[in-house]
Amino acid sequence: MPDFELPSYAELLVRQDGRPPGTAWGVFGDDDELGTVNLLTTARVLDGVREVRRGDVHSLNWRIDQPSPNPWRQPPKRTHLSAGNAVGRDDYLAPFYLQFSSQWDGLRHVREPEGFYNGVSAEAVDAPDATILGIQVWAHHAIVGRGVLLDVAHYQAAAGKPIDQATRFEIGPDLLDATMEAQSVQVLEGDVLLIRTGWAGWYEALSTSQRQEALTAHSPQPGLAPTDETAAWLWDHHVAAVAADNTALEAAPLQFQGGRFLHPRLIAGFGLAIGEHFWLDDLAAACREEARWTFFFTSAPLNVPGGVGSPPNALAIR
Ligand code: UVW
Repeated sequence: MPDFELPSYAELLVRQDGRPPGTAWGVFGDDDELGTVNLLTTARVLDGVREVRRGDVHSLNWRIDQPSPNPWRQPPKRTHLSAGNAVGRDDYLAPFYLQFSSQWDGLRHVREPEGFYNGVSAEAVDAPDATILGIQVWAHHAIVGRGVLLDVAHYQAAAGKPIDQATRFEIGPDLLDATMEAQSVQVLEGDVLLIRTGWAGWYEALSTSQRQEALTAHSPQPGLAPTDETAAWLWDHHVAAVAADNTALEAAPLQFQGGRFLHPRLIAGFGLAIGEHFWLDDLAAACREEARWTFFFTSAPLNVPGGVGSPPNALAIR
């Protein structure tokens, strides 16, 4: 089982080895392509298995064509291939954006000014037939371990301050800590952290016409606060992956300017697997009922060589 020396975020900020401050480049090896998924060792898989008590299985995958309409990508349309009296039937999805519905953003998704994760250049990522940092690396390893759900939406509602899903509501370290405390759960090194904002469930309840306005390039959503403090919290808890039920994990609209954009810091800087549009409401209801917020988490990303992202095919088993 590999063991890694995991520096603190404060240490990453003052690194003296020529690598960009605030990045985890080199922490998992100079040629590493797994990023924080390295933390999902065989021991962590067994930690996850030990969370199974009842045999309840919860799919974390939203409908493949939701949320739609979507300003960022076209929804997939399923074509049914009928064959008259023949025995078999086929079908296909097109277009099939790998980051449409529930998804992992892989390590080819975004870069820092200095490069993609571990200093890989844009030229190397964009080269024809290149697969470096592709989702196939996570597909081979799989994303399996102990999962923890922080139900921030429920925490806020129980405190009499329900999140208005039609607003930009930033979830920072204080709120993550408060939710952990209220749920009496700890986020441990190597955990797969799921954060419920309540957005996907709110969206599901909207009418078709309301959905047109609920998800535009400028519509607000709750999500992680795009700050250094949030990046530090995620790194210092050494989560293997983090996913939420909103569009971008971080609060929307995204703030591309002024260093307030979390994606590059997490994906390119840390090599962190981030998930979006996960379906968390059913799992959250089960966790609440039992007041137990941990589970066995499994995800088998698609084996797409060079893939930028993938549906997660994620399950929580309790
Ligand atoms: C959005 O679609 C806004 O986020 P991502 O590109 O990370 O999926």
